[in-house]
Order: sequence, then structure tokens, then C-alpha cells
Amino acid sequence: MAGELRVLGACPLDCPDGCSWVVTVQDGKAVKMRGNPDQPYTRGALCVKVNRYLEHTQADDRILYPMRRTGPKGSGQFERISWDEALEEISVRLRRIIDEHGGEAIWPYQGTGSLGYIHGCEGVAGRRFWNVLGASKHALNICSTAGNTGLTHTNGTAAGMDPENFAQSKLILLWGTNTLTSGHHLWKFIQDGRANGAHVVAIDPIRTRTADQADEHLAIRPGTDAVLALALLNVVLSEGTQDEEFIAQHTQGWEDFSAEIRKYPPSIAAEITGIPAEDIHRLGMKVAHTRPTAIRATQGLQRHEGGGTALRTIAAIPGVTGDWRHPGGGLVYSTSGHVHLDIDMRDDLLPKRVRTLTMTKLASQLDSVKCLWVYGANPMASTSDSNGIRAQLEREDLFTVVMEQFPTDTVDYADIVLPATMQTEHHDLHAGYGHLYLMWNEKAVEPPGECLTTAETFRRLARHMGLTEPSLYDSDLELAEQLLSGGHPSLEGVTLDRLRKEGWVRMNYPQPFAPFADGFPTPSGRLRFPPAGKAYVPSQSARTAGGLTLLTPASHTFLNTIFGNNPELRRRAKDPVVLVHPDDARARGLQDGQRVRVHNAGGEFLADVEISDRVARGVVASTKGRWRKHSPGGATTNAVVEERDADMGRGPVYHDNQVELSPCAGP
Ligand SMILES: Nc1nc2c(c(=O)[nH]1)N[C@H]1C(S)=C(S)[C@@H](COP(=O)(O)OP(=O)(O)OC[C@H]3O[C@@H](n4cnc5c(=O)[nH]c(N)nc54)[C@H](O)[C@@H]3O)O[C@H]1N2
Ligand SMILES: Nc1nc2c(c(=O)[nH]1)N[C@H]1C(S)=C(S)[C@@H](COP(=O)(O)OP(=O)(O)OC[C@H]3O[C@@H](n4cnc5c(=O)[nH]c(N)nc54)[C@H](O)[C@@H]3O)O[C@H]1N2
Ligand code: SF4
Ligand SMILES: [Mo]
Repeated sequence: MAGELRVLGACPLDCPDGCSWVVTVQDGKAVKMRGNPDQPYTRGALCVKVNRYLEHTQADDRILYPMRRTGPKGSGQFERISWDEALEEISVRLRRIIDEHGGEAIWPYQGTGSLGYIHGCEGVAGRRFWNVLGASKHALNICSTAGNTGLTHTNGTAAGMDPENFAQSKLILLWGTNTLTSGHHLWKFIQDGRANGAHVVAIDPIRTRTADQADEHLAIRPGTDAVLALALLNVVLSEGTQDEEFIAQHTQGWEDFSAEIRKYPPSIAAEITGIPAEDIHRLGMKVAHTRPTAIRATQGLQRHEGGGTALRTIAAIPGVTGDWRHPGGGLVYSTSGHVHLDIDMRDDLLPKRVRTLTMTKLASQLDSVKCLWVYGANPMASTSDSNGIRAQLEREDLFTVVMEQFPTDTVDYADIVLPATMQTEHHDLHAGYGHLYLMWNEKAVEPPGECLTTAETFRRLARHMGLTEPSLYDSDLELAEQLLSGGHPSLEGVTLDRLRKEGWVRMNYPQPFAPFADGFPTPSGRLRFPPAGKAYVPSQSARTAGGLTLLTPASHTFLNTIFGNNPELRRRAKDPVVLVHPDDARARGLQDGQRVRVHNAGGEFLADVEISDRVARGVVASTKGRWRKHSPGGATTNAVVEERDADMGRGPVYHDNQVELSPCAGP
């Protein structure tokens, strides 16, 4: 058809699957978006959320112009201003803050709204600019850091198996991961494995839709996964099926670790994990005798006080069984450790050493901050201790700038709002964290209104402030070339030209891929078993008996807080519910469907009780992703998530909070 174009792109959202898509453009307007059938991992399907992405780009509530606050903070009242006015006001305020308080009083708070390497959080967006100003650094620890750190202790990297090789696995443990909701493209490979005889086990305190589809579900008590790992290995040792040769050649610390394993027979582990000893034993026998065994663990598992230790200990399993020898064996948490794009944060541009502020400590660390610059994030809805954050965002002496696509809960507190492009309106470079492809996203249409990309916003601001550092003005395509030019062997032959033409390219890893068959990327080249006494650290939820532990997992219809304003997805999500075990409901006299306050010392949110044996006794669950302003009572789960750190990587504890449920007063 005349004027019709097919433009290759990629989903920017924080999801392991990293889908490739094709946008049909007619006369300058994007009219259709489909999964790209050629990309081998995502094979043409998108998901229930991103099937609405085009509609979302054209939604009535898109922010199209720069705006200045006119009402009180939190009111969401703004007036339209020009880009020149916005840049001028920002320049004056930033200069004044730097003069009076130093650059470190600026917090560039970047979230996971886009995983792009040019405009999103995986790359360099804004970092050069902030370094020139001497702003504080920002630790993006909101998602996966405890697990990354735990895995790196064991394997020297958080990277592991190629998920495509699940097709070759004979036993698949879906460990603390809700595949069918939070990264469903893996399912095809699991099904291929099943067709070859693989047995699939879900290990999750909730009987999720993934657990429903598995062959077996072990309802583990939250925060006790390290003990289950030790007990499975206990059975392996009893059976004598440990891979002595692999252990001798490729691991260290076996003597101490094997002594630790012997302390956790299934009978003891049953008391801690809440899983019947015979179920642990049966799975232990499978692990002992099934090669290759694959473990899929994702981030849910590590949002606990003991989350780093959990991953560190689970990662020991394939070191004992020797599963790393085989494609289809081992563990995968994130594949990002296999991505070797050349990300230079340009710390050389800093005028002096600066502090690092931590994303999950927003409420407590904002005290010493005078400018909060939010991009790709919606902390009022997504970050721990929302009441603490709100109190800080209301401060008159805090200058808050938010670069956004939609009028989020966080935008309501901004002094200046800057309109941001969406994925069909800019170029970007992507990788998935659940596969081994790189994707190019070609701009398909012109941005609506006066929306600008992240990189362009910082270029314009640098120019307005008269900054002279030449690299602040590199174009998007120059940035892409730099990212690809580091010379890592996995990127040999991967050029920007090729990416733009083909849309996606597999990095140079063998297929099938057994990444640690010949050793590990630790200094000794060996897998490091966890030290004795440190293999298990209980979570708060595992320590506290009698209370209710709240889990706040992924929603099927939202992606973090993205789409939390989409009418159709909100309709499908219905009102918030909290899953409660029948015994816990009875003990509190709660009825199915009754609205309750879910509360603790930090605050409360409202939800309707859903009495269900999908959760174990002592566990309640309510999904993440809602907006405060679209929630009953104006609060979300993060009102009761505490600002505590996990044991490693300063990770958050979204699934490790004690709460109580009380009936709502009034109608
Ligand atoms: N639809 C949808 N997809 C998403 C997202 C979304 O919001 N919506 N978010 C994306 C993002 S940012 C991320 S990081 C990933 C996260 O993906 P997942 O890791 O799948 O995320 P969660 O749903 O938080 O947790 C997965 C499961 O872990 C279980 N779990 C919680 N605590 C424990 C525990 O102590 N032990 C065990 N064994 N299991 C436990 C939960 O009950 C849950 O079913 O998903 C991405 N995909
Ligand atoms: N209770 C609870 N809370 C959680 C979790 C949980 O399990 N439970 N999970 C946590 C996890 S895993 C994560 S990763 C975090 C995510 O938390 P955040 O990093 O705050 O991400 P989002 O809430 O998705 O908000 C992203 C925002 O970025 C905007 N955006 C998207 N693309 C762009 C862009 O290109 N430019 C600009 N300027 N803006 C853009 C979107 O409109 C959206 O408002 O949430 C965490 N919050
Ligand atoms: S959110 Fe995940 S599954 Fe959905 S389109 Fe994006 S990458 Fe694919
Ligand atoms: Mo995440």
C-alpha cells in the first residue's frame, strides 16, 4: 500500500524476554504492532500488556509539553510552558543548588522504565551530563542486585545458561519465578523440553498460573530457599551421585560445604521450609539422578533479607551435580552478564569523587538532596516506604524534575515535567536479560507534541547551560556505534548496519551453549561453594512465626507501574485483592470479597480478601504495579514495604514484610 512501511523495533520494558517487534506505519502513523516472527526467542508473540503498546502511545493522557507546577506539591496541577522556559528554569535552579550545596545535592534517579542502552537505564543516558555537574551517583538496586551479588560469589558472574537450552533439559526447576506472567516466552522451550520427557517443578509460596501448569508444585515458606537447596544436595550426597570429577576440577570449598549440606537432611529442611520431607526427598532423588537439570530462578526469589544467600546457595547445586557440563543443565537468573556492550560511564568527567545514593533508600536519603531528577521511574508507586517518600517529595525546598510519558503518581509532585518519547518514536539498542540476542529499535514515527528523547533532553540542557565537554553532544547513532565498538569477541561482526537491517542479532555464543563446562569466571577459575555457616541466612519472614508475610509479585496485566493507567488493562486487573489462606481468614473472621486494610507500622493499603489455598498458611499476596491515584484509599503495596536491605547488593525486600489484615471501617 502506498506510504506503508514496516519498521523493525524492540520492546523496551523491564522484562527478560526482550521481544522484537514490527511496526506498520501508514502515512506517518503507526497503525499496527506485531511480534517479529523471525526473532528466534520471542518468535512473533508479544504479551497481554504490550499488545496495547500502540494504543498506549496514542492515549489521551500522554504528556506532550513541558509543564510547570501551579498547585501544591502532590496536586498534579500544571501549566504548559515552552522548552526554552523549562530549560532556563532548570539551568538557574541547578546552578544555584550546585553553588550553595555542591553537585552531590542533585540525585539523578533513573529507573527501569526503558532498558535501552541509549535512552534507558542499561546505558549511559544522562550519565555524562551528571558527571560534568558532579551530581551524586545512583545505584539502580531496585530489582536484581541481591541475586546478582549472591550468584557472583558462587560463579564469578550472574550470567548462566542460555534459556533456549531448556529444550534439552530433563528436569526443570522453576524456582521463585512466575514464567507465564513475568517472561512467558521461555515456556515454549520448557514445553519442548517436556516433549523430550522433562519433568517441571515450580517452587513458589504461591500456586501461580505457572505452578498450575507445572508437573509439581512445592509451596515453600518464603525466604527458606537456601535450606531447600541444601536438602536437595543432602539427598544427592546420600545417593552418591555428586560429580566428583567436576567438583575436583572446577570448584573450591567443597570440604566445608559438603559438611554444611550434611546438616540439612529433608527432615530438618521440612521444618524450616514447610515442605513435607517426602516431597523434598522425592525431588532430591530427581536432582540426584537426572542430567541435565536446569534451574530457572528470577528476581522474585531474592526480594528477601536472605535473598543474596538464597541465590548463592542454589547456584551451588549444578556445581555439585556437574550439570554445567551439559547444555540444558545449570542455572539461569539473568543473561545480562553475557552482554559486553562498551558502556563507559565516563567517571573521568567527574570534578571529584562523589557519593552514591541508593534507589531503594529514596525516603531516607532524600534529606540531603536539593534536586531530585526522576526519569524512567515512578517511585511514588514503585519504591519501598511510599509514605516516607511522599513526605520528602512534599518538601518546598526540594526541586523535583520528572521526565515522563504519563501523569504518574510521581509527576504529581514535580516542579517541572518534561515530555518523553515512547519506543516507537526514537532509536535505541537493546538486549534481553532472558536470551542472547541484541535488538535494534528503529524510530517508526515522529514524536507527538513536543516530546523529546532522554539523550536529546540532556543534549539540549547541556547546550543551554553552556557546557563545553564535546562528548555531551554525541548523537544517538554515535552512542550506538560506541556501545558496539568495545571489541569483545561476543560482538565480533555485530555492526550497527547489520542490526538496523536485520533488527536482531545473536551474540557470538555457541548454540547449544554450556558456559561453564570448562570453568568459571572467578579469579581461580573455579566455582566457589558458600562458606560454612553462611549457606543459609533466614529472611525476616522465615524468622518470624505467627505473623503474615506479604508477597507483592508481578501482575499479569501491568509491567511494574507501566500500563497502570491503561483503561483496558485496569479493567482486566479489577480491584486489588489480597490472597489469604482459609485458616488465616477464619482466624481473623474475614469473609471472601471483604475489603480490608493491609497494614504495618509503615502504612496501609486497601484490598479485597480472596480466600484461597493458592497461598500457604502465614502468607498473603497482592500484586505490584498499581498507581496510587487509581487505587482505593490512594495507596499501593509499597506503603507497607519497608526500607530494609537484603543481605547482599543492598537489594530491596518487596516479598519480605510482616503485615496484619483488619476489616475496613464504614461501608
Ligand atoms: N507481567 C509482568 N511481567 C513482568 C513484570 C511485571 O510487573 N508484570 N516485572 C518485570 C520485572 S521488573 C522483573 S524484575 C521480573 C520479575 O519476575 P519474577 O521473578 O517472576 O517476579 P515476581 O513475580 O516478583 O516473583 C516470582 C515468584 O517468586 C515467588 N516468591 C516470592 N518470595 C519467594 C521465596 O522466598 N521463595 C520462592 N521460591 N519464591 C518466592 C512469588 O510468589 C512469585 O510467584 O518480571 C518482569 N516481568
Ligand atoms: N511492591 C513491589 N514493588 C516493586 C516490585 C515488587 O516486586 N513489589 N518490583 C520492583 C522492580 S523489580 C522494579 S524493576 C521496579 C521498577 O520501578 P521503576 O524503576 O520506578 O519503574 P516503573 O514503576 O515501571 O516506572 C517507570 C516509569 O518510566 C516511564 N518511562 C518509560 N519509558 C521511558 C522513557 O523512555 N523515558 C522516560 N523519561 N520515562 C519512561 C514510564 O512511563 C513509567 O512511569 O519496581 C519495583 N517495585
Ligand atoms: S513486556 Fe516482555 S513479553 Fe511483553 S512484549 Fe515486552 S519483552 Fe515481550
Ligand atoms: Mo525488576
